[in-house]
Amino acid sequence: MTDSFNSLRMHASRSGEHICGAERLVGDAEVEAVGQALLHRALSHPRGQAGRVSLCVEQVAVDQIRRARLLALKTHQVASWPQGREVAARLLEGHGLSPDITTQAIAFLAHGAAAPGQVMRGAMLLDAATGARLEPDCSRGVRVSRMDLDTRLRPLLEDHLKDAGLSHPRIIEALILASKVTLYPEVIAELCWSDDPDYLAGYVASAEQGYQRITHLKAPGDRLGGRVLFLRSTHNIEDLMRRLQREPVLFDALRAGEKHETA
Ligand code: WAQ
Ligand code: MG
Repeated sequence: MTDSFNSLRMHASRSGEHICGAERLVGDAEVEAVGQALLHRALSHPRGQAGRVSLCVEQVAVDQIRRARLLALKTHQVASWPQGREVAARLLEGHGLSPDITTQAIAFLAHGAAAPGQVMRGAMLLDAATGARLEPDCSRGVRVSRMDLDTRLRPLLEDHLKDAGLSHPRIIEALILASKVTLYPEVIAELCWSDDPDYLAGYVASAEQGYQRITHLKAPGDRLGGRVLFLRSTHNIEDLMRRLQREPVLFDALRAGEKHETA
């Protein structure tokens, strides 16, 4: 047993442009190795060479950590990114989101949510009723932090995903993030695709429908991507941002009934 946990947050940028980031929540024994792996990632990223890297390590008391279950994962195999975006729109509309808001969100990720051609460092917060952007800084967005797998679950999840032909570490990372954001009742759904030019998959996630991977949401070489959280009208956006950024969560169980489907 470890006495304390540690939140690790890495961010790399160049001339103010976001390159990559990552967040982990690990026991004392893992801090050095995980810190090194995050630095390695910052310094060898396909989005380009970092000009500035920050790595922040903060202690987190064990008794503050919430335990939760990962979302179930399902794959929609699509032939092209336009088809993938249609699947994403259909899934989002299935959560009661209007076609206008859905189209608007996809366009933000496709064209640059920070500014034309520029990705955000964190997630957009979109009021699902009005389409208003609620994040205080439209270039920074909100970075979801302090979440990870319980160490006993990692090998089980890796085996489980490998059996389904899904061994990329990004899938686990994204599944953890989506499982954290959908714990909060204010979040109706999340839409995501990577900003890495060589990673084309993404997902729509929600508490009710789980993590729905879509194999193509953009063309190879495209450096734009991001995350949108669609929110129910909420009185206290500051408190939601605090939980997204600060509430520590460890995922210690899978959900039954994981399926793999072709659209
Ligand atoms: N909190 C909020 N937003 C984030 C975070 C975070 N911790 N990490 C990344 N983002 C936002 C930010 O705007 C990035 O530009 C964007 O998401 C993409 O980040 O099942 O690789 O790390 O095959 O490039 C999803 C599909 C992969 C995985 C997502 O995202 C699968 C991915 P990336
Ligand atoms: Mg990226």
